[in-house]
Amino acid sequence: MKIIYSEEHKLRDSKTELSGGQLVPPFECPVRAEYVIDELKRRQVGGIILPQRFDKSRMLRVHDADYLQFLETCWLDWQAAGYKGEAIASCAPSRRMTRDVPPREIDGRIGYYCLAAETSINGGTWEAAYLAADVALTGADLISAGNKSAFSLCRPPGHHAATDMFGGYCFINNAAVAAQAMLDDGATRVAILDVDFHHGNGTQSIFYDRSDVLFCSLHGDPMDAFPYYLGGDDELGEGQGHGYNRNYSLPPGTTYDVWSSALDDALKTITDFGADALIVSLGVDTFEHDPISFFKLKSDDFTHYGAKVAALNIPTLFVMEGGYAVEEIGVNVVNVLEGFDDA
Ligand code: 5XA
Ligand code: ZN
Repeated sequence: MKIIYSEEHKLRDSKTELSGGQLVPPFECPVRAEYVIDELKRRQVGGIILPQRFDKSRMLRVHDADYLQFLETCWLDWQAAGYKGEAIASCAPSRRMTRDVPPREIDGRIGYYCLAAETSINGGTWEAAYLAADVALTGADLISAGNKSAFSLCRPPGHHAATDMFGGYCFINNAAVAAQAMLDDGATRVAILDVDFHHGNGTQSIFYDRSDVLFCSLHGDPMDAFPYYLGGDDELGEGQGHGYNRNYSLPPGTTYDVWSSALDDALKTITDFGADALIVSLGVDTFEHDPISFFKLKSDDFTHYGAKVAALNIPTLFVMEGGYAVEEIGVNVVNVLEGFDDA
């Protein structure tokens, strides 16, 4: 399996996250990707390649131009306004504030494009987010060229990023950009299986009214877990997309037996869909010791479900999402890939 990785992900290195009313060092930090790449090398899984660079037009297939422009200039605008800390939203257009116009002032604009205030923006964020999309697009090209599998070691992650919103540590939706690229390169149906602990609200919303992308997500019940406002089992898609969105919300303390039953159902749905390609939004924050999540998967469970995904026998691109138990993140990610490869 080819692994696509650039150490330039380190450009995304913000110093602050709003958590529990405090500004703390971000859970989503450079060392996460380093643990993964070190474990891949240690266990000699895959051949590591650099990403190609892609034109912004690929990202514009799933994101709005004004949103990408905001991301690109946010840090400069924030500094120019004289703010001293990292760029972080302090207000947002919530219920009955629906003028729907991005304000001129950056403090208003960042709130307009933000879905969760924990995520700060600083210098290097745009460059790293763009490169993470390149990492995903390089993986998509490998699958379109006939490879059976690939792993895009993206950082920052992407599945919360919507057409015009960032948050939950995500800026560009790497999995969505990759899915659209596969379709543009000739696939007729692409399935996205999101196994991150958190619901992939961005991916869901991008493809919600489409029948060429099936989205299945297993996640912490949004009544109890971020992103809170999307991810219910009754969200099935709309219009042409009705029936092409499946959510499996699971309660605190969920162990592998329950989680894997939901996975079996999602895998059957994907088989019935007849996907030409599969993208796995691979978050390993389902791990029992993850510091911000509440599932109870053990390291061996990751190997087991990697094999289940392989049994679908569909060309598969793994795209890195969350996982914050940094000491074990490498072991858990590589267990999934080895489980897949050895099946
Ligand atoms: O998959 N998403 C994440 O891991 C980020 C969760 C952010 C919670 N504030
Ligand atoms: Zn997550």
